[in-house]
Amino acid sequence: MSMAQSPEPLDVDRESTRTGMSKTALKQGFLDNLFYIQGRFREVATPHDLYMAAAYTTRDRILERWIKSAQHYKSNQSRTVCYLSAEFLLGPHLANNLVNLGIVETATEAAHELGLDFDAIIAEEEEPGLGNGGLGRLAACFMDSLSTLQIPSIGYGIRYEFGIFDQTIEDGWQVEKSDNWLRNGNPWEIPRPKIRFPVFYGGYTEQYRDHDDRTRTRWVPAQIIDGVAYDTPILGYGVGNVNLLRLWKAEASESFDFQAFNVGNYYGAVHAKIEAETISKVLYPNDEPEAGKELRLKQQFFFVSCSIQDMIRLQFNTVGPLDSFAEKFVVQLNDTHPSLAVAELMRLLMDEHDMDWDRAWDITHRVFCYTNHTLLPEALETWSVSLFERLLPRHLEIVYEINRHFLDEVRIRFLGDEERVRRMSLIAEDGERRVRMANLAVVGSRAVNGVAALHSELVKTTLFKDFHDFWPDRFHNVTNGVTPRRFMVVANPRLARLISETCGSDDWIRDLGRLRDLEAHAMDSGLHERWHAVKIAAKRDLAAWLKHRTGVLLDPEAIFDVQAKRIHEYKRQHLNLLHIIRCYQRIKQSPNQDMVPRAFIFGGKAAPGYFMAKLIIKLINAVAEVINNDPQINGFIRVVFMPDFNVKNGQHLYPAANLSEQISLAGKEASGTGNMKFSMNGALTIGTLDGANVEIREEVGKENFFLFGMSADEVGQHQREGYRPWEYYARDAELKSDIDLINSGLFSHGDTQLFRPLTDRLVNQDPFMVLADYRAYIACQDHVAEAYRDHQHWTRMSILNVARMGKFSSDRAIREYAEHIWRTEPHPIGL
Ligand code: TH1
Repeated sequence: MSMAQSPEPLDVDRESTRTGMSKTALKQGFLDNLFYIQGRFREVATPHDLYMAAAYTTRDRILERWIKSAQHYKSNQSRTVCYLSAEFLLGPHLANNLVNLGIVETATEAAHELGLDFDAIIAEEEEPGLGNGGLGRLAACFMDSLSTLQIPSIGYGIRYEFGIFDQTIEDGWQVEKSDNWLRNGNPWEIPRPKIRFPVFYGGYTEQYRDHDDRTRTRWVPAQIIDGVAYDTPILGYGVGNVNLLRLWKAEASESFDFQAFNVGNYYGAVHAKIEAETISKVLYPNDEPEAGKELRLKQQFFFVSCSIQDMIRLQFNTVGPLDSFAEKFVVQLNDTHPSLAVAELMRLLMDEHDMDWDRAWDITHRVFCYTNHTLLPEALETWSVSLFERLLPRHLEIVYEINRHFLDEVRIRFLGDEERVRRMSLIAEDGERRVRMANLAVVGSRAVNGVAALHSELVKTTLFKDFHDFWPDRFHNVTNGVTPRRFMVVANPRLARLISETCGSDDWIRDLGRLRDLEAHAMDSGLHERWHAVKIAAKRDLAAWLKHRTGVLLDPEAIFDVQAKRIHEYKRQHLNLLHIIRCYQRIKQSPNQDMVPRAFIFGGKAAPGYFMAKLIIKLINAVAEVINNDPQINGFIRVVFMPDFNVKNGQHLYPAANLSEQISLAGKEASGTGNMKFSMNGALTIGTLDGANVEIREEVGKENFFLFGMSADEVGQHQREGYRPWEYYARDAELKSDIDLINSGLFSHGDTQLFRPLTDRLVNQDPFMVLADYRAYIACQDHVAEAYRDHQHWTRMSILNVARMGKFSSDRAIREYAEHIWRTEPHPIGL
């Protein structure tokens, strides 16, 4: 972190073009950046040049605040939150930074005066897709809220050269294209080539005697790779605070390279460079199931080791001795992906900084806190002991030692209960021995939390029951939240304006509870009209966007029924499809019935190796093709798949939705955050009692939420009694005919086998109980259609949904972390 004084302004012009917020300053700054950084004139500039100049002009204004923040944090030795996450799904920066700087209008006017189309400039930005879905996006929302709440913090992660793949749809199938997001440069990051740490892999450990004749351990690695810091400033909304997102890029270690060169192995040295760089090359595109690949473990250790070394460096630069490390830093582990940090901090404190075990452990276990994001067994990370040992021999010794101390404690508390000891061990011994990363994270942390009330209960009573018995006070809930800056102000400026006008202030943007002020106007017919107009305008925009991208034309008067999220069987996109097929069959059977028109909109990526998810995408597109081209349907229902659902495209979707599909099997979706984004934009939810849906329903009122399906308890009971999906298929004639229609080949040009893997799985296994919830879902969808007929009433429900979403701001979530878990204070930086 540069601690240099911000340079004295040489003269008024320079000051104003770099940092001034007036229209003139922005225009001059923009033209200067275009000329001096891009080497372009206005006349020859490409749209991308214009975007870059706008980005630099915006960044200039952030950097001054950044230096101020860094200086303040340093001189106050501020307690700092380090958010360790393998994913940060940031979305485009430009529009968001303009909102947080408070200069959207000025910048828009400045652009118009220069004869530029500002929306087109903003649309030029390629988003950094450094995450898969909810977990990565949560990290990005938390960064926004940490800065807005003025809490000193650093986000640590990986600067993947390729983020989440770009999705195209070809012949109805998902096709993955590599995401070369850095191709045209990244104006938001600042490389820090001098902030560089060596990361060791492989080799062996040996014991030696130090100067005081103490036995110490030394790790002699087989490979050393450097991590280089790339910093992105994260500005808070309406504040001077700028926090840091520090992402690590892997490079060949200079010292290693030199060795190879010395022995004349020039070719080998170049090869080592290429191999080193593969570590930060690409994000693993699996949302929940684990890949279990060696490179993934190398990635995890890579960013963890760099981050902990960086924190130790900062400790020496600010406070001094390491004894107060746990007072200076708190580290939040975003799922188990960074949980090697526990062993790495122990290693650094003992092997590099001379501490004995007890002192090192006392610090370590007070530094870490761990968030669990899933109960799905396939997402719980374990690494085979043999792979772990080969890559991280020293860390395996440390894990064993942590385990030995820990299990001694368990044995003392639960004398003779060796079955419990076996379950709680950091090492799974059934079959191939494996390191349990979740157990390591729990043992190494002073706080563990789930991400919604229901999920946190299930964490305590199922996944970590033994640990909860052992350390009941260690377990917490912090219900997720999302940032209203990006998901309301940036995504839906029309709605944001209407809310501010209705409430008489824009205070709700920093204090989302203030949305309650809308309730007083929920019956006001003037507001109803404007509310409806805002929604229709967003639907028109989305319809135009989708027409352009997919050729499918939607009717803005239809219910926009949207399911946008990763494609996964537990999220049950196929349950939604069965309802669509039901609607189709009903129209075919009685073409003249009075139906509410609907547009069914899907978006989401499937993990490239997840066959069933990819087949679901194919089926969505196959059903769309038949329905959209059937003259008898005549546009009454339409189905469209939005290709490449990501943060940027999502911003078109949330404002336009009338109905939000949150239909996972109860107990499977830890929280969900898309549910919040839709509801904040005035969509009503059709959903199960899963994840944060439970709390959303509590907040908005059960009369403003379409609930269906089994509860998590009922799911458990049903499974214990023995679930037989084929009985539902046999007994429910409509369900049977919907599934049979898929098997008939109607949607696959006569191919009766194409979708068999999916339909067979539903009828014979159905692990996510689609068939058990089918009837309740169809009935609930019928209620939705009836409710939509009463426009007044629907609009009132929509207003109440928005008015009561205050709880789901990520600001509230971060306040809870700060107060109950981190014990951190705000450090305001004035403007
Ligand atoms: C998601 C959860 O599925 C979702 O319910 C939750 O809202 C979100 O995290 C944020 O808390 C998860 N994403 C991942 C990604 C990976 C591994 C586990 C999870 S859980 C790679």
